[in-house]
Amino acid sequence: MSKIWGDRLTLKSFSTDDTYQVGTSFLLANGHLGYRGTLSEDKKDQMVALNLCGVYDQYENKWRESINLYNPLYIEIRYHDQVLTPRNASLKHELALSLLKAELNRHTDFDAGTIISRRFVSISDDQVLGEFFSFRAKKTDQYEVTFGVDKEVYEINGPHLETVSCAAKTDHHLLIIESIMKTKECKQIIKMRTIYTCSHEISSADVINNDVFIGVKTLFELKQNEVMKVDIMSRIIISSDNDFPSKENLNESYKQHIREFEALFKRSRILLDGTKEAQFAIDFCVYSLLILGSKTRTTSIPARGLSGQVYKGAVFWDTEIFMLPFFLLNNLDIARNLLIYRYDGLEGALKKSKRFGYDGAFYAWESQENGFEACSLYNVTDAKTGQPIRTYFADKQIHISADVLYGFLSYYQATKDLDFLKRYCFRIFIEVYKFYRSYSTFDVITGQYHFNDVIGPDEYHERVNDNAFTNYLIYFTLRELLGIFDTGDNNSCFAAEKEITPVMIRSFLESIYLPKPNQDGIIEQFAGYFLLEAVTPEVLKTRMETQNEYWGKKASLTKVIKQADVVTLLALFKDQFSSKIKQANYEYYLPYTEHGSSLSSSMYALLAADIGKSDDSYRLWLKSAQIDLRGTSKMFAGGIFIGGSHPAAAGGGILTLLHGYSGLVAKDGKYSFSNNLPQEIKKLSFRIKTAKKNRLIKIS
Ligand code: IFM
Repeated sequence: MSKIWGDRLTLKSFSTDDTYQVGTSFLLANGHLGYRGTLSEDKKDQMVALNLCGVYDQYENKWRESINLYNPLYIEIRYHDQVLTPRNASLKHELALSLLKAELNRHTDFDAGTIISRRFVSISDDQVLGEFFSFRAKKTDQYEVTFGVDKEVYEINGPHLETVSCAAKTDHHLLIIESIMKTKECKQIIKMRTIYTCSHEISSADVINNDVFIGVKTLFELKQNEVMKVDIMSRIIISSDNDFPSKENLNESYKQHIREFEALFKRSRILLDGTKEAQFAIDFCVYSLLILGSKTRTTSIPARGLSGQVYKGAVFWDTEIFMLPFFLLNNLDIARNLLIYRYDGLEGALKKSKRFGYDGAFYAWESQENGFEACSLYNVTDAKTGQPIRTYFADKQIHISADVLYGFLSYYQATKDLDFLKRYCFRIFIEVYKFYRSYSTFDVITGQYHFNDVIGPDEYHERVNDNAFTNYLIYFTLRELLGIFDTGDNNSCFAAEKEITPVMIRSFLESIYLPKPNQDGIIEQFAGYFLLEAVTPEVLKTRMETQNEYWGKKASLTKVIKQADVVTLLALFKDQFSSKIKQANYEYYLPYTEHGSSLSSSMYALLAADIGKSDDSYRLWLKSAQIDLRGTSKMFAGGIFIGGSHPAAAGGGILTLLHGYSGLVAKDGKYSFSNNLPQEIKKLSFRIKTAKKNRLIKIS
């Protein structure tokens, strides 16, 4: 893809090989709806998707996933029986995504005419998306124009939708389509009303209404240079929303979106004095997260954002650890919604714990609505045979419950909002404590609690004992929160708590086994890691027998790790470990790290910044921040497609700038900073806005 560094992501060519990546990089979204950066004439083969956040469906016995709605923005122009699309032939094709405005502009020139369009997914009214489409004829001739709702949607594990009803009304220049869809599993009703205003008259005789499409197909006689326009405004309503408003106005809606997004972007922007490439990378990260946060809904952000159904549209630890810090700076309403999502998910976490035979709250590794665990016990397939491979991510990746607590803790440190913490976190805290207590094994000889049979962040080593990241994270988060909740007076949250006392929690915490660094300062990733074969990912790669082979099987016998593990611990809790230890572990684990997860580079970048390896840090930071610009991430885990956008990498890119290069530390609602800029970045500035402060921070 070609890009221009500025405030727009620009593509100035067309290749069918780029279809998936372009759709992902040019995504528009508003935290509720996501529309991939595809072309008006594209169909399911080009992976057009209008992805809906927080509504899931299971079809037959396939994986339960988020749903893609019918496509209301479909427009196709045929000239002499050939569809005008760069897939056939074009003289020029340009796409430009404005990061400041969140709008996608298209300009495609054909022999027969020129398509120009502008699309937005409203940030101010999250039920709305719209497009201004125009076609200027180059020849006086007949053009066949089709527009309406394409019901044939791209899905991974669908079909998920049934049509309840679909009706079209025409009135001179107007076409109004009302479609009612129903999900197959939960029978959730989703209504879509789309208003098409055409510059040329259409008639009811032009209406097509069949199983796969509803809209109009009409022949327009256009003169040379005559412009045919279609303005589209679509509103989507889910069962919890109010019904359709009586009036709609596309222009007003568009203007309001631009006003609001520009203000949001301006407030949230991180400015740096460095290369244009670096500024663009960070602008893209900010854009990527701003389009995924919701001010009004207590949903969270799926691991692939709203770019499609990969990873089942589910929410992972990615949100709390990698994305939340950005929203904590100056979008606290969004931050709170992300956390309330976990509060609403407590029910699912309690159920999951029971299912696996534990007490308390074991949060879903791949969380869907109400905390439902979507992660399959066979979450990867063999790339060659297609056979499912038993993975233990759902049942053993227990750090997830502490990740949730970490999110609440970060919120508290940024705001000192105790009321929120008491209301939404205390119950979770108690239930998570109960879960870990029941999961742990007590060693009577040493008098310590161990967490055996777990998976840490590195998913290639399954069912290991005492993963250092996991043990420390449980210890640090429970300890910090206990300090906040146990005030020792009548205000203490424990006053009303019947079963669990601070003393019980404290005595458990004091006995958790925390792996200590060895004589070289290295913290063993898990018990027995040091004994594994010491090979690098490059060597391991030569041992793979098939394309896209799942690395887990072979890597588990070696020291090769998928992603930052001990390094994540040291990067997140940098004040708890000495520089010497951080340095030693960084050097030790880096050569074994595949960076097979997009979550990996930013943690190395963060730690590298902390230990003064600023060249490494800058390189890794850029890698993380540019993942969705370059399209360089892994596309398959075994036989499973894992492409799409990577908001955690974007969040990790921001995290590195803030916590790494600006030395940002939030404690009890107060912030401190220190200049830790790499030589490539001379200055950094960003805003912090909480209920009490609105500060412009400048690091130079
Ligand atoms: O959460 C991550 C996990 O750490 C590695 N596999 C992909 C997940 C979603 O990003």
